[in-house]
Amino acid sequence: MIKASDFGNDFVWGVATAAAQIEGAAETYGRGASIWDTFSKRSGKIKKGHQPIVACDFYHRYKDDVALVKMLGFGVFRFSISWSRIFPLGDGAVNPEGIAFYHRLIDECLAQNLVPYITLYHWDLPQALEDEGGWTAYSINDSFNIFVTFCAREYGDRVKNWIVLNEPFGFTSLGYMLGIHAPGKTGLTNFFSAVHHAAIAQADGGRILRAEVKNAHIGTSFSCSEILPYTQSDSDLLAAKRIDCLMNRMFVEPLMGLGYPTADWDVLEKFAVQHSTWRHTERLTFEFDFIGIQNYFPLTIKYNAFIPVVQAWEVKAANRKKPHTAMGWEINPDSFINIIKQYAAYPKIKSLMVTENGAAYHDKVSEHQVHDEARIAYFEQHLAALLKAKQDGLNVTGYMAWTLTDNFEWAEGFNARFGLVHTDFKTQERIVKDSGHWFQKFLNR
Ligand code: IFM
Repeated sequence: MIKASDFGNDFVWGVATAAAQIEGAAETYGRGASIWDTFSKRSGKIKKGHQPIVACDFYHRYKDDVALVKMLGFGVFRFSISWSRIFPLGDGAVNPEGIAFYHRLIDECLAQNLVPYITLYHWDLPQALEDEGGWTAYSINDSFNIFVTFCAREYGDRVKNWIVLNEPFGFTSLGYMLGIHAPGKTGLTNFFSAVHHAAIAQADGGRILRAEVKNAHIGTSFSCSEILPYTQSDSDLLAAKRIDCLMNRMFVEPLMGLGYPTADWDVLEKFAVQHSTWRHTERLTFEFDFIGIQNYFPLTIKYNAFIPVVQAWEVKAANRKKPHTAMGWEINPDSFINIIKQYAAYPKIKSLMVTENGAAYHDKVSEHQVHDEARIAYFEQHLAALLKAKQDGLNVTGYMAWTLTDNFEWAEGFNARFGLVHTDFKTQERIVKDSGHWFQKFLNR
C-alpha cells in the first residue's frame, strides 16, 4: 500500500475545482453572464437541460466545502475565478461583491491552513466578450490582460500560486471547432484563431503575474493525452503524429519558444502563412515555474482518408483491452506516465505538477454512504504509477485530484459524477464517498 509520505515532504497534494462548475449564484450579487449561462439555456446543448445557475451552491457554502478539503487531508485547494463575477462585462466596471467573495474564500483557505491555487481562466468567458468575438477576436487579449492584472493586484499579496489557463485544447476545440461546449462555435478558422489568442493569453498572463506578484509560483495547465498509432504502418504513424500536434504539441510548443509544430502538420503551416502573428514566437513564449498536466485517457489513432483536415480517426485499440470510466474513457496508468514523460522531455520545463486527474462513475448512495471502489482503484493505480515514475527521476512536484464535489460537468450537466464527495443537487447535502475517506487515510500516512 502506497502512502502520501512516500512522495516526500515537499510534494503538493490538492483537490481541484472550477468556478462555473460549483459556484452557482450565477444571476445574483452583480455577476454578469458567462458563455456557459447562455449556452446552457440553448435547447439540446446540455444533457437533460441542466443549467449551472445553482450548481453546488459553493458561493454560499464555501466555508463548509473548504472545511471538507481540510478534513480530507489535502494541503492545497485549487479554485478558479469567475471572470464575469469580477468584471460583469468582461472589462470596464468591476463588481465589488464579486471581488469581496474571492477575498472571503482566500481568507477561509488561509484560516484553514490550506494553500490556495487560483486558476484565472477555467472556460467561463464573460458573455459580453463573446459578443465581440470571444477567443476568436484579437481584442480578447487586452481584456484578459486587464483581468489578470486586476486579480494579481487584488489577491497577489496572499495568493502566490497561480494557473493561467485551464486546458486550452479543451475550450478551443470543444467550444470553437466542434460546437459541443460554450460558446458553440464551429469550424477550423474559429478554432485556430481561438488557439492563437489562447497561446498569447497564457504567455502574457505569465508575464503579468511575474511582474505583479512578489514570489509568485506560476503555472498553466494542459489537457494532454498519449496518442497511440493503431498499427505501425506509415499512414497510422503519420495520422497519430497529426493528432499529437492537434491535441498536445500545438498548445505547449509555442510556450516553449518552439513555435507551432508546422513542420509536422501541413494545415498548421497553411495557417501560419496566412497569419503573420503566428510566427511571433517571442510573445508566445514564457518560462513557467510549473506546467500543469491534466490527463484522463490515451487515444488510439488510425489513418482515415475520409476525415477532413486530419485524415485520422479514433478507434478501439487492437492489442489492449482496458477498463473504462462512466464517461467511456480508457483507464490506463501507464499511458498517464508516458504523457507526463512526453512533456518532461521539453528542455525548458522547470517542473511538472498533475493539476487534475480523476474519474466519473455511476455512484449509488445507500444508507448515507457511497461505495465507489472503482474510483479508489483508479486513484490507487494512477498514484502508484506516479510514485514509481517519480522514484525513477521524473520531476513531478504535486498531484491534484479532480474533484471535490460532484458538479456541473459541462455538456454532461449534473449527470457525470467525478467528486470525492457526493452532491445531492436537490438538497445540496454532501456525503463523503469511500474514495474521499480513502484519500483521507492515504494523505495522513
Ligand atoms: O470537469 C472537467 C474540468 O473542468 C476540466 N478537465 C476535465 C474535467 C473532467 O471532464
